[in-house]
Amino acid sequence: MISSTSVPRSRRRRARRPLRAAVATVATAGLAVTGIVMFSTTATAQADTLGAAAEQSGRYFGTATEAGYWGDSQYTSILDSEFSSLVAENGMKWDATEPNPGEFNFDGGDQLVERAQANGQAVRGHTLVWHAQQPGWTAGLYGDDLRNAMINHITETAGHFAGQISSWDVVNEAFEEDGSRRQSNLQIEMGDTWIEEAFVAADAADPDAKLCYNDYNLDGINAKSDGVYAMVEDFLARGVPIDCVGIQSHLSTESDLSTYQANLQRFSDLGVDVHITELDVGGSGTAQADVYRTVTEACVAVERCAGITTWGFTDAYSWRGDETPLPWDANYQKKEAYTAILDALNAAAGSNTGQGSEPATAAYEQTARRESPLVAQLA
Ligand code: G2I
Repeated sequence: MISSTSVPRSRRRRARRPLRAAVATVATAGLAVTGIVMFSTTATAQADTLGAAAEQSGRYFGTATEAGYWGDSQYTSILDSEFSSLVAENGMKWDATEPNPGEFNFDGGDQLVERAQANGQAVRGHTLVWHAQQPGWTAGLYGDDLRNAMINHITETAGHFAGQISSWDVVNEAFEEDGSRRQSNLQIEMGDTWIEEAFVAADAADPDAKLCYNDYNLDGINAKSDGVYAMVEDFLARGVPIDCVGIQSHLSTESDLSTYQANLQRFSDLGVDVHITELDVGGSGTAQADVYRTVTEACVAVERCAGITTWGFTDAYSWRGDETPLPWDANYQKKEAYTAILDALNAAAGSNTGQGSEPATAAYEQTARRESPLVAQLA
């Protein structure tokens, strides 16, 4: 078993504490001390933004965004004030960042990092390796040529953003629904070790970011989440550097969430953080709000659930806009879903989180990393 008290990966930075939320906490404390807040003896804050509300239990609340949306001031005023974390909807993917072999373009990601930092927001990285949205040129690569391209891509991209990313989705959507590996070009050309090779390369390039495996349909205990669970368990046992699992959570009012929290809990118990990474809920009204509430309550109930990101925030800009899946409508009006999330976050003020916990793979620095032939190759 890997002990969380062994020598930590000391170069790892803890997730940035969002500035605005910290200020709000101080201001509220000040009012309580002077006796102006008379109605509560428990001094429970009722924050009025999602980011500040989540911060009260040490979590973040984020959204996916893209510079292409920022010309709209209604959009940006919500983006800059409500969220404590941003992720690029497309701008940090392989096709965007390395359009030609060895030719990198980090403009989209850099703009996002700059905006986030100006607003005291953390940045999640999405995603270093995925079977989709690869640049066209990878289709012509086989065997070690694809392996070298993948490692180089991770090294350059995670290296470029090093120190600015709270957690990276290192590998995205590599499992089938039955829990087996997806037969992508990555799996076929490189074999079973490609995922751990990607994590080793990401760890070398950005030792400060938490490293996540991210997927959809991990919304309960099922064959697919069993497959991911087995991989994480194996990685931890062998010292492969993995810190977190991203539960995308593309949901609808029909989704079965009966084991949603239990699934978060089992990963947490295994020794990794969990992040809700791409939440959206097709539907409307109270039924939609109930799903958002259930997911938020599950996250705040699980100590190592580090935070929640919605995949956009307004139905005006959503990959599934016709299903009206987001907490703001297309005219930027808050929906019932928004209030459900905010209330659930406020109700959890003061509870603990695992976001600041030491990486589960702390022992990796001492053992596997030194001995790993993969690391030797990269050095
Ligand atoms: O498909 C929803 C999400 C599932 N999990 C991984 C996420 O990365 C993924 O995001 C979506 C983006 O929201 C879409 O915006 O990924 C799609 C690609 O698989 C994105 O769509 C693509 C369009 O299909 C392309 O036509 C377009 O060129 O966005 C591209 C860049 O704007």
